Formats: sequence, structure tokens, C-alpha cells
Amino acid sequence: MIVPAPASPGPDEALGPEGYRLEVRGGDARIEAEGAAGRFYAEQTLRALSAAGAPPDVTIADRPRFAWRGVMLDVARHFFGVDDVRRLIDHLAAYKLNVLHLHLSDDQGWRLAIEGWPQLAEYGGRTAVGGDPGGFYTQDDYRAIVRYAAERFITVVPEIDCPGHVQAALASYPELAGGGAAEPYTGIEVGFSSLDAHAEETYRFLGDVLGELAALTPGEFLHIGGDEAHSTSAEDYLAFMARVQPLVAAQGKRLVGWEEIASAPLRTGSVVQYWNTIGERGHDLARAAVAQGAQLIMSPADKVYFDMKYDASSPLGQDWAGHVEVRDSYEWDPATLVEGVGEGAILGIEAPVWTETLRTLSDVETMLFPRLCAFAEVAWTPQDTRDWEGFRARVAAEAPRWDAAGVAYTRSPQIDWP
Ligand code: NGO
Repeated sequence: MIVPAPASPGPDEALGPEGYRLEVRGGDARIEAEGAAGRFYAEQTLRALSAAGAPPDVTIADRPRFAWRGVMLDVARHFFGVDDVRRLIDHLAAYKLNVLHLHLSDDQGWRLAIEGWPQLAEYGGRTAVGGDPGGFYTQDDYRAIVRYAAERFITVVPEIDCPGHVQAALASYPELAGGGAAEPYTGIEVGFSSLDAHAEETYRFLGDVLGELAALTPGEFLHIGGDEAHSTSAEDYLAFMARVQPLVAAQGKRLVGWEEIASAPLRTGSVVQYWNTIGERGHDLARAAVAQGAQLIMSPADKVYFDMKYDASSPLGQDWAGHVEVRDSYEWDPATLVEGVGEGAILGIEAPVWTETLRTLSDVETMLFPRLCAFAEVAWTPQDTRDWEGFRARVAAEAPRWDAAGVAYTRSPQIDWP
């Protein structure tokens, strides 16, 4: 990130699709890259080097450690419009991140127009946490987000959470709730709603939704959630997983789900997102995923859930996974976090931003910065070339740029801010 740590590839090694060589001499830059993404990242580095004037003489050969370097935005608990998402995408691009995971549905709101099921957005999109205004993306809005992201080499991974976290869908279509009227929900409890794993209507609904979503999404992944299905029995969860996986495969997409999906038999090519750092279950599920040949995305809540408070004085955020200071987000190795889950099984890392307590993009930025920079270095830079003291100095140097651009950030006491 920022000014990258020492070169990873040697002079004759392949740069790969995202790698680049950058040479600056007397203010003139020469960029070498195998692909357009590599060239783009070289430009981001050059921009960072030039922040304080003419860039210094450097020779950099660089490529990322992990292929999946993501941020998730929860647009369901609170809605964020297209302009907010564009601004977030700009932040991702500046730090060489390449996945934007959008959490498009939850109990509190449904955020994407589905032509075959219009009530989802029109009715289920009205609500948000605490009675705040809702909202949803039209399909054109969504296409605009995908396009803006693609121009910055960022893949959008859309999530429709199921079989739990579905109250907004149940409230929009009572037939999904077995005919009983489901009330819209604006609280912040989890685990109370479920699709019926044995109703054909459930799969007609998901087939339609995933079909429209796949048609709108050029990326190879569809995220089906799968977390905290506490009101679905273990048996029903397995039945549900057996039915939903072919629906994703039928769209020619790879399935992504939260760690809980590893309790079910998974199709080849599936991706499992580790998250829960309370107790041993998350570790067990991550190992179960590896045992099935799945790839892992590491999102340990006690390190990279950026909805967690920095410390007790943070005005925003939650603390169920503890406090997450900048150093916590920096000093960890994805490949030694869970015994039995090594580098080879890890597709990448992702930082989720859940928005129960976050209402504006400025709230989101306050939680992201400076922790996002720590995260971006973990994602990009090899473990043995990272160090906290060097990072502290580099991240402090970002502050003037944030101040100038009106980017909100937290003045963590762990950093010597200029
Ligand atoms: C959990 C839960 C979400 C919450 C989040 C809050 C996952 C995967 N499911 O993470 O519904 O919003 O914690 O931190």
C-alpha cells in the first residue's frame, strides 16, 4: 500500500496479472506491467509517491500477496446510494483493493430491484435500522456501480443472504413466509428469520433472484450468505444448501458463503468466508472448508470487522468481537491465524463494514480510516517485509490527503499524526 515495502518479485520473476515495475528517475516515471491492472496499480503507487510534490527516485517491483483483497459494505442495515458507493470504490482503488462485496439484503431491508419480484425493493426496501430511511438500487444503478468498479479493476460480489437474515423478503412476499404476515423489522437482533427449506416457492424465488443477479454481474462469484441461520434446523440447513448450490452453478457462477456453509457438503470451486472469532467454531468450520477443497477468505472479526469500535471511546460501532485498534488490523498473518489453514488454501482477505450503527458515508470512513490502510498492506505485502513501525510512519503521511479531500478518519493514539 501507500509506498510499498521492498520488492517482492526479483528482477527476472513474473510480475503476474496485477504486478508492476516502476522506475522513477529525476521526476520521470517508467512503468512496466503484464496487464492493465498492474499498470493501474503502478499509477496508484506513483500518485502516492507524488502526494508531497515531485516523486523521489525509486525502483519498485511489486505484486500482491493475495488475489482477493476485498471490502464488504452492508447496504441493508443502512442504505448507501450510488454516489456513496462510487466514493468507497475510489478508496478501494487508492489502496489497490480489488473486490467490493455488497451485502444487498438482510432483515432490515432489500436493496436491489428484482423485476420478477418487484415488492422486494418497493416494499422491502423502505426500511432500515432504527426507522431510518431505506432505499434500493435500480438495475441501472447496480450496472453503474459494476461499471465504475470495473474501470478501477474492482470486481463486485453481490450477496443475497439466505436462508436466514430474510425478514425483508418475508415481509414483502407473505407466500415466502408460509402465508403468515411477516412484519418489517428495524431492530438489530440476528438469527430470527428463515426461508422454508422444504417449500418449492423458496427455490422458485431464489432461482429468479440469482438469475437476475447473475445477469447483472460480470464477476464470477455470487455470495449467498448462509450465516447465523439460527431459526433453521441443522437438518433443514443441509437440505437448503443442497438446493441452493445448483441454482448458483446453473448461472455459471462460483458460490461464496460465510463460514457456516462449510457445515454442508460443498460443490467444487466454492469459497468460504471465515469470520467468527468467538470460540472455536469458526476455526472448525474453516478447517472443514479446507478439508472439502474450498478456498478461504479470511475476515477475522477481531482484526478486520471495521464496524468494531477502535476503543471504548469510539462513538460509532459495536464491540461483540472486542475493540479493534489499528495495530490489531495490521499485526496478523492470514496464513497462521487458523491452524490447518495455510497460505495455499487462502484466496484472500476481506474487511466487512456492517452498518447497524453507521448511517452516513462519513461514519463509514471514520471506521475505515486508518484501519483500511493496515488491512490493505496485509492483503498486498508479503508477511516478512511488513513491520508496524514502518507502517505507522507511512499511514501518518496519508492524513494530509484525507484532510484535503474531506475524508473522515479516526485519529487513533497509536499513530503520530502530523
Ligand atoms: C455478524 C453477522 C452480521 C452482523 C455482524 C456485526 C456475520 C457474518 N453475520 O457477521 O449480521 O451485522 O456480525 O458485526
